[in-house]
Amino acid sequence: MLRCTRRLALATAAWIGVVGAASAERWDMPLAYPETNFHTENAKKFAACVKDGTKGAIEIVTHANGSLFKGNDIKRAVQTGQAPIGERLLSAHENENPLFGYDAVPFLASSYEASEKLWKAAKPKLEALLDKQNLVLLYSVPWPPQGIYTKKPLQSAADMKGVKFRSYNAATARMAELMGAIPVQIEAAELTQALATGVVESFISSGSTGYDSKVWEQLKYWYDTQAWLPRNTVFVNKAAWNGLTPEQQKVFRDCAAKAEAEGTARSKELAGWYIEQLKAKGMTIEPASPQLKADLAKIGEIMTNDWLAKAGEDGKAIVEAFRKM
Ligand code: PCA
Repeated sequence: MLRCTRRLALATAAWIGVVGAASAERWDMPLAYPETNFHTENAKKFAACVKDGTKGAIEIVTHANGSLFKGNDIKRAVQTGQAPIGERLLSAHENENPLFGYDAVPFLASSYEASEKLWKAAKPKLEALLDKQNLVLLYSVPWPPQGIYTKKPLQSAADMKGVKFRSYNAATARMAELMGAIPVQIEAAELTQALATGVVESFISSGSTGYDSKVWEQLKYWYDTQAWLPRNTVFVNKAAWNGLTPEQQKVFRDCAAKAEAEGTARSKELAGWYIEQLKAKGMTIEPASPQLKADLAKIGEIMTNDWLAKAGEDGKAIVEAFRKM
């Protein structure tokens, strides 16, 4: 009799285990950058935090390097519910709405401190904009400052004339045009190949993406122009969000706040490290020459004015709020 009860208890426990496992919901999370990139590692920590906080009810499964959806398709995939959650460089969607380009206005915010303020100033507007697009904003983490990679020494913007320049959003394409270079839009996941095959021979990005792309195999210089710190942003499909219990939503919010703080700290911490790695691989790392700085400042001014004109009242409000901080 005793034995029998025990057996029943064990069977019941096993059954509960099965039911528990079956009710765990799998959330695929497309990401555009490599498995070992700090943004990806941060997203994995976020996923672990959510799994832990929801006691295994929600399991976020990350898919790095554009393997589930290519970078440019991630936002639409989450908007349409093909994926419940995803990460994207929102400035690549400036063509949908100029506000998405707030973090790629040259020299508007070119330090971590300024980038943090700009993000705070922009967040309410972005949240509202994403909400209209069926998305719930969760967190955002900056890339390290953007500098120019080249094959040959770069003295002034004129040296970029006719150079095939990889762009990753509208701002980098516009910058290329203003320097007289030829923009070619390429996702980070395809950058190594584009460099190897000569599709592009220069680009602007962080030490992080240069490091991930083994850029030293083709390029020799990185000019520390500190143009801006673009951000990756993580968002959830609204229906998926509404399907969560209030307790689960709180877990997501808490984990997102943690991910934003830790990811930002990691970005800062690694910024110098990436540059050291590029140097160790034989690259020359230099500040921009006075002429290059002056040329880029002019380009920055044109682009800032263009952006302010495009982004209207909301854009102005962001810049004003930012400047007051
Ligand atoms: N890396 C990304 C965006 C900005 C950055 O530093 C890239 O080059 O695609």
